[in-house]
Amino acid sequence: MRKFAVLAVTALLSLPAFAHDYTAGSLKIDHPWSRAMPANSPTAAVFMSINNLGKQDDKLLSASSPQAGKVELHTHLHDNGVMRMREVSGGVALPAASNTKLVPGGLHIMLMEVKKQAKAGEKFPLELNFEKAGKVQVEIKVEDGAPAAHVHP
Ligand SMILES: [Cu+2]
Repeated sequence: MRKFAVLAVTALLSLPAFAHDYTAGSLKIDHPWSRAMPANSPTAAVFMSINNLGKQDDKLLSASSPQAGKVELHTHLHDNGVMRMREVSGGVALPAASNTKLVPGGLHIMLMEVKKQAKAGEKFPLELNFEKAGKVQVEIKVEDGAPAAHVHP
C-alpha cells in the first residue's frame, strides 16, 4: 500500500515537469519545445536552452525537421518600437561556459512551410547542426502554452 502511494506521488511530480534533455559533447540541450500550432499556420517557433559546459565556443549553424519544408534561426529585434523577427546570419553563438536561451520574444528556431500542425502533447523530431558538437537529434515537445505576454489576440 505504501509503495503504491509513493509511486503515485512520483508520477504526479514527474508529469508536469516534462524534463527532457540531451547531451552532445560539452553541450547540454534542455527542454526543446514548441507551442501547439493553430490550424493552417505555416510557421512555428521552437525554443530550448543550450548550455555550453565546455571551454570552447560552439555555434548552432542550422536545424532541420521533417515537420517543416524549411528551418531558419531567428532573433527578435526592436525596430522603431516594433518587434521584428530577423534571420540570424552566421548561426547562433554558444559561448563557452554559458547557457544560451531560446525563448519566446528572443532567439528561436523557426519552422517554415509547416507540413502538419502539431497539437499539444505531440512530439516531433528536429536535427540541430552545431559547428563543433556536430548533428544532434532531439524531440520537440508540443505544449499548450499561453501566448507570449506581448502578443495581443
Ligand atoms: Cu521567427
